[in-house]
Amino acid sequence: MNTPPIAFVIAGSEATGGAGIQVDLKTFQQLGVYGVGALSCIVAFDPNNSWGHRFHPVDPDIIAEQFEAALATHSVESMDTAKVGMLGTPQTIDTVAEKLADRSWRNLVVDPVLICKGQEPGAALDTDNALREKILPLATVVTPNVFESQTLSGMESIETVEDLEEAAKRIGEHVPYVLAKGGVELPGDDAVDVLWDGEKITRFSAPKIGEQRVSGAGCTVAAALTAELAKGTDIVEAVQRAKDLVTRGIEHRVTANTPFDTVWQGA
Ligand code: PXL
Repeated sequence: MNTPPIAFVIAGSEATGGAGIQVDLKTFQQLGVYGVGALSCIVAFDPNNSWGHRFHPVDPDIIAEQFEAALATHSVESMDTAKVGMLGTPQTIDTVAEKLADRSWRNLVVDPVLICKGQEPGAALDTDNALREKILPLATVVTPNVFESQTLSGMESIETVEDLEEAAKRIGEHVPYVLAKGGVELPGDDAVDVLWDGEKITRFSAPKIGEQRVSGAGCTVAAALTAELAKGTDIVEAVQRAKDLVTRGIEHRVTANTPFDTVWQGA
């Protein structure tokens, strides 16, 4: 018998390698976790149009088939941890919510990727609402960035770490653990992320590495957290390891022709 820790991810493909399921599976591997994955959508940036998102949903029947294959292959005992990345449309969210309910997940990490730049604002609003109503109630951990924290908490603005903590608490009325990520978005010398566990806040801080956002940092943090939880690491230690890993990955980031550098999952 050879059963390493296993984690399942449902996420989009981002062909350049800087985000989405490409990042999730690389991060799982980096942490010694066997990755199992289903595609929710395909994003192909357009190099001839400012790298704009070209977004293609995967047919709901094909999403359902992928769940069927993955869940039949790995038992509940060996695969009880999953990550949800970008879903993209209300129909996809309906299917994923339904299929996730086929298994009882010990850890379900939801990275609430809200808007894809290629989408119409109206469509994105539908998607936000569907994610909030159908996916968040299933989550054990949610990992919003500043923008997502503001949207999910309904706060007017988030300008300080204290605001971010307030947002985490508000989102935490619906989810057991909230990891709200300040990253380089908030002022100060440090990138501060906060974990709300329903009772208290724990702060995770590391010196900022430049002021530029790096593509794939959010996916990497959520995937690393998922991998650590799959291994049985407790949540505070899992967040710390995820933060350390993304910090190293940003220090050793990969430069490319795209506007943003990306995280290196080999650092
Ligand atoms: O980083 C957010 C993200 C997640 N998943 C996919 C993406 C993106 C951003 O481009 O394309 C598939």
